[in-house]
Amino acid sequence: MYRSTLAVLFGLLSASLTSGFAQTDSRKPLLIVTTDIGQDPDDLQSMVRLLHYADEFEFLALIANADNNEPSEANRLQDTLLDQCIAAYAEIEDNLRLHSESYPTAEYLQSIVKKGTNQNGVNVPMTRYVGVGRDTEGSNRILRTVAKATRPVAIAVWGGAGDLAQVLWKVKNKFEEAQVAMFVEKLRVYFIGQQDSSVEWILKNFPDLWAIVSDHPEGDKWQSTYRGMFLGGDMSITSKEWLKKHVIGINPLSSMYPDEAHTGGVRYNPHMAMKECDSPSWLYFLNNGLNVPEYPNFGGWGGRFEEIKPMLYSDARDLNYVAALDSLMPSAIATVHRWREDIQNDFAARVTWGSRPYEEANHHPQIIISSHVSDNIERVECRAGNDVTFDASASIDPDEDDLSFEWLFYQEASTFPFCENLITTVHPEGRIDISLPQTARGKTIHLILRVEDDGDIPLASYQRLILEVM
Ligand SMILES: [Ca+2]
Ligand SMILES: [Ca+2]
Repeated sequence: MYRSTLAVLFGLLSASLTSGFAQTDSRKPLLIVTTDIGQDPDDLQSMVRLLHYADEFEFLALIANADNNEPSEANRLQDTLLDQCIAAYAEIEDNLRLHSESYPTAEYLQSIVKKGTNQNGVNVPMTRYVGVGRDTEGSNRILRTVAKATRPVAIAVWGGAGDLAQVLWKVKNKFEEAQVAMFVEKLRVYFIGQQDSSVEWILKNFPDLWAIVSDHPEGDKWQSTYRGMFLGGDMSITSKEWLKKHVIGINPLSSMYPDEAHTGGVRYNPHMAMKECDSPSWLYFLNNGLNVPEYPNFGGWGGRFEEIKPMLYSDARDLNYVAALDSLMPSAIATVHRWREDIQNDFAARVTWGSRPYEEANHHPQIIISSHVSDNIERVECRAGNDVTFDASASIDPDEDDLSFEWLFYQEASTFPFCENLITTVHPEGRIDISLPQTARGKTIHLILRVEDDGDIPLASYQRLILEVM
């Protein structure tokens, strides 16, 4: 679940671990994407970004399906856009591998591009795309790969859910109850809103399905978590100028990034450039030291969610400073946009991996951290009334960049309600002492270590430390 490797033991009561993006990790998340690519330019934007992270996932399928807003419209499948992306990836794959050996081949990626249904859509009756004779290349691929998988499979649903609904319909009609349960148990589905009626059908008929449905509780779709990708926070780094400086024109794949999308105009995001509503669905599963996909309430690059029914998660809110009101307001989009600067820098650096030699690009710091109280850094058992110390001064950077250390308490993820009152001493060079009050007994405190380098495009690595106070 966590990206970390126990590195050095300093005796019985302390331990050290490393964390960072650049390691080879046999526990890459398994990922299936279904996309209505071509209907709105933002799916292509998300796909271009995703392929720059192809070393971080084990892709099982990339499925194009349609998103027909009118029942009369059909055959709008634009899977050839996926082919074009992968052809561009083929031009840079050797260069990408100079920076991370685990980028897959374009040949492999092309082999898992599948056609989904061309019939689903907002106003299309589900009988048009789910049921007898409705299998697609995409649904067959999902069925086969999930049935074979021996660990959870993330499914990122960027448009209608027709292909996933067809798989579930088929499994339920073909398999014994126990087999259905085993199949469903493996799925971790992140729905970007409810883009057709099959989502509701899936949730109703498979109540044991683990699912995030990112939808604003009060129905204001502009405030749904995933829109934090381009709304709120510092929107200057979603502008056309930013894209021209860091993405478009840098390598053949990044140059496929559309520089225009509907971002709501002056009322929302005036730049009309980067949108990427769908990207949080896979950024959520990225193994970056911050994200903990099994716990939606912990928050990370794909947002934070609360359980509204067993196994079903919807938008949660973080407090966000609003300058116009000079106060903190709860916000679902803030659970994504609070990380935007890191998310954008990360993408920008990876884009240069597609065109530059190793020495001329930036790579992530590697966090090496020790604690004097626990040999399990991720969940640190500690005592109320005592001090706890973490030391990350041994952290390194593969480019020998200078590192800066930031320790932040993630209040909304913690059960201890007064993180801002904790007494801490932050030492230079990456050490922190925290005094744990008696009132913290029985509570958790989420401490996020963020280590940033001073590269041209600065890169950050994270380590989340969950203090369990006893
Ligand atoms: Ca979409
Ligand atoms: Ca670096």
